[in-house]
Amino acid sequence: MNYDNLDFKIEGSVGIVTINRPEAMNALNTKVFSELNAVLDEVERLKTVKGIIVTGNGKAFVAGADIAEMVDMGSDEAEKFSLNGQRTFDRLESLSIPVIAAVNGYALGGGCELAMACDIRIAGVKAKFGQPEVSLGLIPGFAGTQRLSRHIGLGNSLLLLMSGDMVNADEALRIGLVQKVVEQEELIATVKEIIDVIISRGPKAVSLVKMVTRKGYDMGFREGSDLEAKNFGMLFGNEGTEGMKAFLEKRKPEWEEK
Ligand code: CO8
Repeated sequence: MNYDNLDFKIEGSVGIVTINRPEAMNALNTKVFSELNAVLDEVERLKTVKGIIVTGNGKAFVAGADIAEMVDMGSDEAEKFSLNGQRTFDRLESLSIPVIAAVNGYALGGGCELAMACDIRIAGVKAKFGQPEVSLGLIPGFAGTQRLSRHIGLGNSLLLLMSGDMVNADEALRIGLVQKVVEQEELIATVKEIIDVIISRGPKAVSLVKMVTRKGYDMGFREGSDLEAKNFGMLFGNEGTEGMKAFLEKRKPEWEEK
């Protein structure tokens, strides 16, 4: 399928989504969201894609929602735009396969929110992060107020959200917003290495550990632990048994397709 505002290519078993509006710093407009949803449809249909990398073309990862599109919106339309963005990011977050953000440049507003909906964030040294909405007299609309504190805690997120200031890649690493900072030219290769390691593990286990960790985060400790036990048990008699047998027989496990 051809897209106008993003590129989607599949290399081996990894899908690479590149937001591609460099003239507008890859700002997210309605068309980008509809194309992102089409990519998600494609990924769900194609069982061959085992992991996703999200990145941006040019100087920005994504410099936020498209201000030129939003400026004339009324309240109802803005709320709809916000909900549509939230649903799209929820879909991305809920994929059963790993999703890694390769943050190549500015990840501001909706761009920071997009990166946070990914499972893991790797930044190039030139990356910059922020939620500058208050500088525009706005607040985040793609669940930034909810995801940021889950990633970096309440104090750090309120500092970013209330000041609207940007932080560089090293500061983002220090506060836990990204998991690694690498040279720009090593960014995609590093992300591919990480995703390849994840893909080599038991696919059912990877998908369940993601689901249990994410769902459990919003549950109480006991409820989350019960969810863990239930899914731990589900791996016996299939993938888990194969993995343990392979260890004891000193061979590589043969994973079945999910
Ligand atoms: N939307 C639309 N256009 C943009 C955006 C954006 N978010 N960011 C940059 N552009 C455009 C610029 O207008 C400019 O266009 P032109 O060449 O036609 O003048 C072009 O991209 C290049 O940008 P700059 O000349 O500004 O490039 P610089 O290198 O000088 O600066 C920055 C780069 C720092 C990234 C700067 O462009 C900037 O500050 N951008 C805006 C960042 C921002 O405020 N983002 C938050 C947006 S609000 C948001 O994301 C809320 C999400 C929730 C929405 C809820 C729904 C209602």
